[in-house]
Amino acid sequence: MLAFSDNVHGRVSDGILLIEIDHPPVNALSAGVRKGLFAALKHGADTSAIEAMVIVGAGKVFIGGADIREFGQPPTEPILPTVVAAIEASAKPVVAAINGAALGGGLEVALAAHRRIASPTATLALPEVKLGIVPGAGGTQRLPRLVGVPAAIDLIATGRTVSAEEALKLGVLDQVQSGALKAAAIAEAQLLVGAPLTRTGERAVPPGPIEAIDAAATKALARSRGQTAPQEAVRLVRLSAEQPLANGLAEERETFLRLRDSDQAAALRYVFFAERAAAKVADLEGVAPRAVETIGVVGMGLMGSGIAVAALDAGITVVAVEQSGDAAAKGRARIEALLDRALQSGRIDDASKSDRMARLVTTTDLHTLSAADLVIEAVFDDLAVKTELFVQLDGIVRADAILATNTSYLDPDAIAAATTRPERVLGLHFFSPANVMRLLEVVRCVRTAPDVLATGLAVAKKLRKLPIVCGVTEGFIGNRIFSAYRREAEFLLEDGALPQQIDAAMEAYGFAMGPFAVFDLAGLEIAWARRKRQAATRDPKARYVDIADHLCEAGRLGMKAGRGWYRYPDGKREIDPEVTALIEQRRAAKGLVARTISDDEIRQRMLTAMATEGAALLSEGIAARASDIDLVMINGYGFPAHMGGPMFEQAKGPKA
Ligand code: T1G
Repeated sequence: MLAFSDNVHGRVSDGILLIEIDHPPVNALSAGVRKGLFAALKHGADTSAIEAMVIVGAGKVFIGGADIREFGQPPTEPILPTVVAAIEASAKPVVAAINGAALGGGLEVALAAHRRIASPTATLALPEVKLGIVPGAGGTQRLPRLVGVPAAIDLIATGRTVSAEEALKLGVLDQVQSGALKAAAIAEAQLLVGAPLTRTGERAVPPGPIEAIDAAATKALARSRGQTAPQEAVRLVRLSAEQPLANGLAEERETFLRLRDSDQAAALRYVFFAERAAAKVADLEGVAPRAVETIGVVGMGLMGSGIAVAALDAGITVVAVEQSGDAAAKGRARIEALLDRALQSGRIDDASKSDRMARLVTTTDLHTLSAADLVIEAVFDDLAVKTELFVQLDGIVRADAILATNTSYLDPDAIAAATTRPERVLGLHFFSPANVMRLLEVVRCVRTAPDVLATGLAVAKKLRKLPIVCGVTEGFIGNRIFSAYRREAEFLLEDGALPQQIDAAMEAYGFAMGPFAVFDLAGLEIAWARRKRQAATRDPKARYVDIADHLCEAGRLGMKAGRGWYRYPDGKREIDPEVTALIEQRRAAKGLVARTISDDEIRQRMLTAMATEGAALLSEGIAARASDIDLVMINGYGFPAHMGGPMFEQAKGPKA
């Protein structure tokens, strides 16, 4: 075995140097790996007995990309473009044996190789825009030479991952090998010995109609609101068809370095590591989760059916219960309709739809849940209703089965206390639509047992959710911060701003929708009911804005009522002078004089309100870390990820 560095080894067989990158957990291209790879290439070039080389990754990943932890540190030679250029320029054939994920710099290494062979389970992506950067080692210039400009724009400006099968169709891969990958790669390398080598960078970019390129750009940028990197990615890929390779590579590198040091990239790197940290719960080290093969869902309304689909998508058997046969039939139809939508979009095929429906049992008999490992209730958000249900379930399910409530505002401790085994109760707060939204607040009740919490986290991961552990408080992390966000928005109304100005200020910041548009979309009645419930206990000295109450009393309950903070003729959002008049009237009633409020003040106050509530959640121990709070707001409330979240922004301090 040849050791080219701590993480790069090689061995020669039949004239082929097999270079293996072994840098757990994801074979990231750290300085040590780059040094080792470069040394291996040099050894291959200088050793006459070696006729060709194969690059492969140890373990399940080919190469997970550049080492993100090295960002912000002074660059160490050889930098990745140097290594990539050496691969492409090699006089001896280099074959990439893609045994798993080939991401970012990892795919750029493969693109420079003279052949790309992958295992069927390999996945490929240039996800740099998700980190606020662009590929920095040739991806924007070499990929279009293989797949054309429109497809390269789609992949690089969205950062989406493709399967080996799709990558083969696109022309990224030369072969998908279901047998022994290394052997196939070595055989391919031997075939190339002495043959003229095709260097990706020397290929011409396949010509394509400008309409197709523009359409691909429009589609890729549709969801990149306020983000710089996707636009830069489109510009660089377009450039690949207009400029010689060297110019394109130089422009790409300059752009990469500029974006790497940008605020958006810093925020998205923070989010990347925050997601990895969120799954680590201090006192659960070594606590094994319970097995969950069958999940019961009680209530097959909007939330219940979404939860059922998320579980079916994860390969789990679902027993869904409703109060009446009619409701159960409606629920089953709702679930099937969600699966049909996935079928139409191509996310699943007929076989996997039938498999999902075969794993779905719908019934009105709660006792059918006796086989369930975990039961999640999604019934009407009323304490008495939920408590009554848990008392029933407590007598039906197995002793080791777990009971979870999907409540968004009620006290899960109170629900748990009504059962004989409160230690097996936790909150699993999904976000609507539950089969789509990644966020899942995993609520730790006072008595929740460690392995029950560990099971909640494991189920969340199995459902491909982003679990955030939180303690019990009204609204948990997300809704409690959202209440502070709503409160500040209403204070701003009294002080002189109008809904449309506040929404525009927050949309300019990066939110897809401003607060008042969101309130109208969600409907004003739920918050109104809660305000009425709280009226008796509200602190009389606390500032209270009654404008929303007046709106609701006037029947302005939001978009589905055709009017709320805005009016919606033909479903289109319009400013309503009646609302402006009501706001002015409520100010006058309180003797308040409106003043001019800048958009900056609006943003600053809204962000500060969220961060202040976040700080309270941390000091109360409801949230374990500030980054968890940011992840909740980003994944559940539309906070722009490229801004990092309210806690991240607050930590950055006031803008210059
Ligand atoms: N650099 C450093 N650490 C990384 C890393 C990376 N690229 N990828 C993962 N990790 C760490 C992660 O923080 C965690 O650490 C552990 O590995 C396991 O990760 C020039 C500049 C590969 C699909 O964007 O998408 O190349 O918490 O929990 O679920 O153009 O990690 O255990 O301490 O996510 O199995 C482009 C990022 C970089 C891919 C594996 N690459 N990684 O998922 O494990 S930019 C990416 C992933 C670039 C070039 C540019 C996933 C994964 P810890 P994990 P996983």
